[in-house]
Amino acid sequence: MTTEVHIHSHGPVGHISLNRPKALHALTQAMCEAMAEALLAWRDDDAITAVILDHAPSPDGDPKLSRGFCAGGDVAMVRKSALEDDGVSGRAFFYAEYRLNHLMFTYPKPIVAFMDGVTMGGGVGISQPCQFRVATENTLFAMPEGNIGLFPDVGAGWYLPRLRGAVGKFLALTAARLDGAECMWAGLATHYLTSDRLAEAKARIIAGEAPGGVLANMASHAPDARIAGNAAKIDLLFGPDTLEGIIAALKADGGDWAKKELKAVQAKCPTTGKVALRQFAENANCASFADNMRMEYRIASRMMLRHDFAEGVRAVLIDKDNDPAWDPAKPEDVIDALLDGIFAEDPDGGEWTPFPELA
Ligand code: QUE
Repeated sequence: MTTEVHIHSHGPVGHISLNRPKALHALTQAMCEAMAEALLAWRDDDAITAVILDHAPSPDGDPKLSRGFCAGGDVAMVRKSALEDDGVSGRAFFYAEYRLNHLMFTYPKPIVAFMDGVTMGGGVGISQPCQFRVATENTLFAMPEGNIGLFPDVGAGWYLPRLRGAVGKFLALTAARLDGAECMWAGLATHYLTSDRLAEAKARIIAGEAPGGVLANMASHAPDARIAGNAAKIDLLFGPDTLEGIIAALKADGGDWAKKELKAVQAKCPTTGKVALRQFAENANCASFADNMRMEYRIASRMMLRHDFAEGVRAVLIDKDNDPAWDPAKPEDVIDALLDGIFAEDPDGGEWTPFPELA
């Protein structure tokens, strides 16, 4: 049993608290497996009517260690796996994480995710499938995989193309950070509560009140969303279907906002950007979330072995120089044949499948 996640039930409510404060509660394989085991048991337990998902408060009260809801996945381990065991343990991590994402997406009982802090990558994967997604003044949401040469996974290939306008492409290609109000605007959160009200909200849910009623009753009106003022530009400039087209549109605009976003897009891994755009197009052919996760697992099993991922994790998390050398370095050099290989069927270790009881 891992101590990286706390699992309890209180009367009618299951409670999962992420507890890896030094890594901003980034998910390990053990955490994913423990969460899935609990959720599978509660799924068939008539005494459990709802689940709460949050992060544990830091033991010493250090606010710096309380910043996270969940910063992502254990990418340092995956990088090590790519360099040392041909990616066997890295693939096992993604397999387990995506099974958890799918279990949550198909969960028959309400899950309430408290996104009270950094909610990135893997944290997006365990919050977006929840029926109730609570944002606060501490919420910091992003899909930043372009910084590390990975790709928007954990179901992002399903969620992002369903956001209004070109917002999903904008998030994937710029790694833009949204605050809680912006998550409400985008539909990434369902309720906005100030963090001082979370303890009472959880207590009322644990006491047996219906989560939807508690959250509606305790929610505040979210502040104005800054992103709303840029929505027209996002839809116009991130409207093109290709990375080259989006970059050309940003260049042609020439305004301050476009210049800033152009810089963000150009700093990201170009293969990540092109993979994301192909994912969003391919998602239209996915009849189910499971189909999407099968596709993401194929992509993950290839992307984790590429130079860009080892290099991106090095630049962001190991050496922290934030100066990765991408290869290919230019969007036009990310050719279709490269993408075809990344999306091809039958990866090493076989195809992803959901939990057998959910298939
Ligand atoms: C982009 C990412 C991730 C990131 C930073 C990026 C990511 C991720 C982490 C992360 C952060 C702290 C940890 C940890 C992982 O950072 O996916 O284990 O302690 O997991 O710019 O995609």
